[in-house]
Amino acid sequence: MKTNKILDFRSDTVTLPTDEMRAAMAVAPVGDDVYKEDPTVNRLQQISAEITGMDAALLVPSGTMGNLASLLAHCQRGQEIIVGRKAHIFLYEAAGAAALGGINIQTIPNQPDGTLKLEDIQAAIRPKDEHQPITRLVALENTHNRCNGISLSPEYTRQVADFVHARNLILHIDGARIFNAAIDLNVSVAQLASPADSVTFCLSKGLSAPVGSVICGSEEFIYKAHRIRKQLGGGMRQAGILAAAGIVALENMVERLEEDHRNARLLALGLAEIPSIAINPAEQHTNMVYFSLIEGSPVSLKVFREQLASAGLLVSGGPDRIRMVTHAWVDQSHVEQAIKIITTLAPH
Ligand code: TLP
Repeated sequence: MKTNKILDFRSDTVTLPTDEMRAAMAVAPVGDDVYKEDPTVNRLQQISAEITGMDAALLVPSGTMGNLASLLAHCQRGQEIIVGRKAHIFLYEAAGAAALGGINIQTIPNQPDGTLKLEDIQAAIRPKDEHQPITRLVALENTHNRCNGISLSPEYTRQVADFVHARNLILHIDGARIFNAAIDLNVSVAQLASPADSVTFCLSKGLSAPVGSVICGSEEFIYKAHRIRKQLGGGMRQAGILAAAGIVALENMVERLEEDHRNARLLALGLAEIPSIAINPAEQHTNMVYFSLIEGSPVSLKVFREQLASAGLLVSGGPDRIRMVTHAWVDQSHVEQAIKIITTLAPH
């Protein structure tokens, strides 16, 4: 089904459901999931809990809702979470935790490898003082999107979990792409997720399901999150139609992420050959490739992006960087075509 004429490297969110997903969706047994009676949703949740090494799981419509419901389940109004300055929760979730939960967000630097330094976490924890917010939770992101898609190791995650728990705080992981991390590091998702109190992962990014994310944690946490999902309007009734695709995603689409990582590597190496492109291939990780134009370039990144789009190559990014993400709907030949287009259009 790889028939796209446009080369779409904007994100792995653009992946379309596979034929096998569509077939599974068509025959999925369903029920009312708000009553917890959808057998396919229940199965997806059970598989998800097992994979992450957690007790329970809950299907939610999106990664954003997964993080938000998790934060709302863990935190009270007036409490504070500590996240990296480049965290998706801080940058791209429309301040949902603040707007809907009265939760203060304190940021600390992300190291280039996506980690948060323990001493920075320590310094950010509030003293017991009625003038200040109450520190409640620390969130990590794995893989780390804005840190070039880098994976956080199980050892680091365990270290942060121990550190956080010793201070009576909670650890949440935004694991939108935790399957990419597991494949990258050749470890299980449970090794990456289970040290935390909760994790969100996405079915509709590299894993190609049409819709859906899952949050996992203790029975008590999921009980609270279920109610919050309802409050947020995320109770989806016969969601087994979506869960069926999610199950195919978990069963068939994980191992192939390796191919996306290989293609991203090829792409980064190809771009490094182009004199006017600024990229350090050592900074390419998993399925993300970030690059820029060298200093003094006659065109802005915005204009360059538009030129690429006119030539049929879609990329994403902000004013300072272009991002290209490899996924199941781009193969090696698409990567080669993309390199050709960029080589032709890059300023000479
Ligand atoms: N990220 C999207 C954009 O929002 C930037 C993308 O194209 O990468 N956590 C992380 C680390 C994410 O990268 C994303 C999506 C989410 C959460 C939110 O997932 P959705 O889009 O399902 O709400």
